[in-house]
Amino acid sequence: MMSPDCPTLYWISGSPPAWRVMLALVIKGVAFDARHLYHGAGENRDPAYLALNPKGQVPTIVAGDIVLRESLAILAWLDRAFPDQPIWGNDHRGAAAIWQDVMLMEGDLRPAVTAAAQGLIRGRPVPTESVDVLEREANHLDARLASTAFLGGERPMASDIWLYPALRWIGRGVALSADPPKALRGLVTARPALAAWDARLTALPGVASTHPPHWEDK
Ligand SMILES: N[C@@H](CCC(=O)N[C@@H](CS)C(=O)NCC(=O)O)C(=O)O
Repeated sequence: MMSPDCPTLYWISGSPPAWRVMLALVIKGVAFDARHLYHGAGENRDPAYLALNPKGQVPTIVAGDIVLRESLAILAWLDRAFPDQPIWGNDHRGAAAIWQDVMLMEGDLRPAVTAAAQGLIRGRPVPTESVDVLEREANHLDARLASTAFLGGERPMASDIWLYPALRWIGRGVALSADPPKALRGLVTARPALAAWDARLTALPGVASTHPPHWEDK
């Protein structure tokens, strides 16, 4: 089966689900056309975009007659459409382990990540239980990453791709907050294996270019 030509990715700067898809494209080495929608200007509510994504959300990916929403569905599709550099494992065991990680992250980590990042960015208190979950999960991840380059093995997989924007979003919130909880300030930097993983991923070709451009402006 031939791979579809050059997909178009619709994204909003700073959206973790859209960032995930962009990271996957870069890590897999798939050429793509990036269409940046300006949330402040309501570009994601434009009727032409709502025809692709009725919720007005990002990401959306278009490749020929394929129109896909939902970041995890897009990551799954990408691996079938572009099989080189797989992000869902090299075999059935790898696929199962990566899906398990991603689903645990969606279930356990995502609510805490969202509460923390949004609280910090909006100047609201971060619930203690969210800070506790993040500390506990960061400790687990740090322990795991002490013996492996990436969560998925020698190369980044979908679990790494899920985690990177999530932790960077919290880091963005910490940078903007006047008084972030101490536990969140060092969430990555105080954990050597997690910090090394973040640096390793950032150093991969193209990864730094996926960082949200508006974060540069403060
Ligand atoms: N479950 C969806 C979540 C997508 C989502 O929540 N996108 C948000 C940005 S993080 C969005 O597009 N918000 C724009 C809006 O609703 O106006 C996915 O994983 O793709």
